[in-house]
Order: sequence, then structure tokens, then C-alpha cells
Amino acid sequence: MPEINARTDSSNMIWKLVDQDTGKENWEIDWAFRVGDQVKIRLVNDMEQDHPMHHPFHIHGAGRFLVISRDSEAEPNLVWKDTVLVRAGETVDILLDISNPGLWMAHCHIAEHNQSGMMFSFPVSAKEGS
Ligand SMILES: [Cu+2]
Repeated sequence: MPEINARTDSSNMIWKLVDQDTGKENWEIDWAFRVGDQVKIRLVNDMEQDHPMHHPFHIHGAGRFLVISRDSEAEPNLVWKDTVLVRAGETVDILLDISNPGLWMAHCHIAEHNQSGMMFSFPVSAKEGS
């Protein structure tokens, strides 16, 4: 395994976040939210890929989220998070509570993965009337 890791870099290994609604990948993903939005997001770590791995998915600054289920099993420990480990083959549903306007990033928290693609930014606009 260390030899394989030493032979892979961002020129020969591309990691992808794919928005299943639009088919857009990584920086093409064009989420846009407004303060006060509460958004249910399904994170699927598909096994149909060359190299299944766990991915710690992080949403930067826009707000906070609850993990509400893993593989359709309700999460018994509801705590606010900004990162969730999505294990290989796992489906995780989160409820994102948007509270901060700005331009924010979402990405895998493994540096090699976000450097090779698993990252995008999205705008959060202020609440209407404020
Ligand atoms: Cu990753």
C-alpha cells in the first residue's frame, strides 16, 4: 500500500465530488443558498470507483449540520457538526442549517483528495429583508 500511495499523485489520480442532480463535478458544482435555509443533502460514497476510501466531508463556515442517518438508519446522537466521515460504500444524510452569508467551500478533508478535485465553493446570500 505505501508503494501504491507513493506512485499516485494529482496527475494520475482524480478524486470527484459529483452532484447527482446536475451531473456537475467538483468546481462545476453550483450550489447557492440563503441564510435561514435548511437543506437535506445525501452523501453517497459509491463503491463503483477505482479506489474506494473513506472521505471526511467538510462544509466550511456556511453553517452547521446534523447527521440524520447512515445507510437509512437514523442517527441516535444528534449533534451539530461541520465534518462527517462518509465511509466507503456508505450513504449519509445530513441536514445543513445555513446561518452565515459569504462564499464558502465544501470539500473532502484529506488534503490530497481536495487538491486533486474534491472541492467546490458556493455562495450564501443574506436573509431577505436584512
Ligand atoms: Cu477524500
